[in-house]
Amino acid sequence: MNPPASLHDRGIIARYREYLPVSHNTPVISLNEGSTPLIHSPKLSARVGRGRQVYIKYEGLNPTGSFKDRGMTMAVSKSVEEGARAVICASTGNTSAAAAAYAARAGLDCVVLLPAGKIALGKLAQAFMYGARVVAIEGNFDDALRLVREIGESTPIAIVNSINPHRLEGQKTASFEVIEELGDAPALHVLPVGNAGNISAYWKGYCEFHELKRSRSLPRMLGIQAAGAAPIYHNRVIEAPETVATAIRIGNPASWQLAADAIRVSQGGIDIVTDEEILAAQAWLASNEGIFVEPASAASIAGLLKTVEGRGAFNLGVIPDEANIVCTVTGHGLKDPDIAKSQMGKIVTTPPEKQAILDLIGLT
Ligand code: AN7
Repeated sequence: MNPPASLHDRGIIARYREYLPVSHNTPVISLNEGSTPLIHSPKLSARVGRGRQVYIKYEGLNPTGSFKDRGMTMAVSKSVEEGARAVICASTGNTSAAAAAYAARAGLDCVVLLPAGKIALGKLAQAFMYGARVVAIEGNFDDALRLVREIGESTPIAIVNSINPHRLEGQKTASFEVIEELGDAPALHVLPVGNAGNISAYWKGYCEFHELKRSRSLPRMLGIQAAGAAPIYHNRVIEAPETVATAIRIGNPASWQLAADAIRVSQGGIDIVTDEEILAAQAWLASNEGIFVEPASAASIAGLLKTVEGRGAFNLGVIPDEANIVCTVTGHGLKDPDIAKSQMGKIVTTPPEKQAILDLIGLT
């Protein structure tokens, strides 16, 4: 017996089929990704001021814990349609987790090339558990992506990195959701930038819905890079990128030009945040709004706070009073338990006695 359609068809292809390059011949490989919460942040709104309202698009609530699932449902579905037997990607972690999960569901083999020693533990665990073949490269993400391109040229393995255009098609649906939730595009959209696919995809989504008159306005796109991995900000390839936010430890982004165009045409900006600012924003968001994100995702919050403090490359004065601002937080905090652990205070143990506990928490 087939499950009822209403329970089954919940992924982004089902929700936005008419705006995606799929046909009735496309097998839909989905884990009910997308439709993530857009959470109002009273505390960030207060910090931004002038009645402007900040919303957080919490992409960590996708099935594998990051926004990559939106692109991967498309890339894997199209790969199956085109007859692929195996998929391959280079990844700083989240793409590999998503590729491995969707490939498992589709019955495809999955190969992931990862920079050795620079993948957050949760993402590595996912790739193994979903059954991918994990290859650690003695090099960084940029080296891994170059090798994937070479392997893709000489073998029938389908590439599911964002150089596969179906990835960005899937990822653009996040903009559709924001517009549907707010009734229009926000005035400003802030998001972290690594390989630069996501900012390009959001911009594509905003432009398409604007064209279709589903929104009245277009947002300014503000991309945030880690200070040690900021090729777009510095306008040059970074040979040895370094940042605590391993997800965006990328020195030569594949979608560089698309992202630069989005930033320029939208009259947005590109800025950098330090590792200290990233970790501070991560802790602030978790302890003030109850939203735990991985370090790369906290870059968007750190970037907004830097902008609010007037230290940023983007002038917040151009955002009108009472306008909406959206920050995308791209991945779940549990992806990177080692970072959380390094931030943790000492765990104090106590005898299992009421008075000992009251003493400890200062309630005697
Ligand atoms: C949590 O998984 O590139 O600018 O290989 O995992 O579209 O690359 C991840 C990127 C932001 C940057 N936040 O997005 C990969 C990978 C998180 C991420 C980004 C990534 P893009």
